[in-house]
Amino acid sequence: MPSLPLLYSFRRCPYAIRARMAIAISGVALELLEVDLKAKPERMLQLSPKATVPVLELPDGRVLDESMDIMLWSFRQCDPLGMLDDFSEDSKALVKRNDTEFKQSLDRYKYPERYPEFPALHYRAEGEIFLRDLDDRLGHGAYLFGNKPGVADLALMPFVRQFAQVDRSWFNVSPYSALRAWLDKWIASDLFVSVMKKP
Ligand SMILES: N[C@@H](CCC(=O)N[C@@H](CS)C(=O)NCC(=O)O)C(=O)O
Repeated sequence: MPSLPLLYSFRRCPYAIRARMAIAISGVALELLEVDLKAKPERMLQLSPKATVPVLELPDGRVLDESMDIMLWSFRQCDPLGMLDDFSEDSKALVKRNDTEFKQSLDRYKYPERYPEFPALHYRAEGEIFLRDLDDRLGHGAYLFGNKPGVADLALMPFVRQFAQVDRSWFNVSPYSALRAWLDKWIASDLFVSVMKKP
């Protein structure tokens, strides 16, 4: 068992990015292991046979293999920005929608050749339903739930970024100006830049 918590991660994975952002905010010391998704470490597969990243192995033997659990664990260790103060049912529901409905549209929009039933623009339009809701929220405050960053902002940002990156020139002229400002602020943040450093 490791003497420090050990995070099995993959730099570009949006689930791993949200976990690394939470860990960075909490300031918890841990070791990071960059995983080759085509050759996952045997130890990681033993700890978590579902074989997805991120996986957190704790010194007491516990294993967390869901990104949201890793985020919540981090903030329970130390929560200097009060991220857990207002992690409401609404916030949880938005993360759930991101991880199900929006993630599905994102995958299909990104890899339309794998889903030939419809053209890419069909999947983009599906994803835009979620983007529009986020943009509406951000019309009322700088963050998804008011004027303070919360768990939902961190949890959703890597996925919205991936969606925007599929065709950035479209996103740049899309009607979602509040969402664009929110995303660009996160992308430029020291927090995001620090967790995206090449290992
Ligand atoms: N529900 C999981 C999903 C994690 C996930 O699907 N991660 C992807 C990478 S972004 C993965 O490891 N996929 C398996 C693979 O690519 O082999 C979580 O929130 O941690």
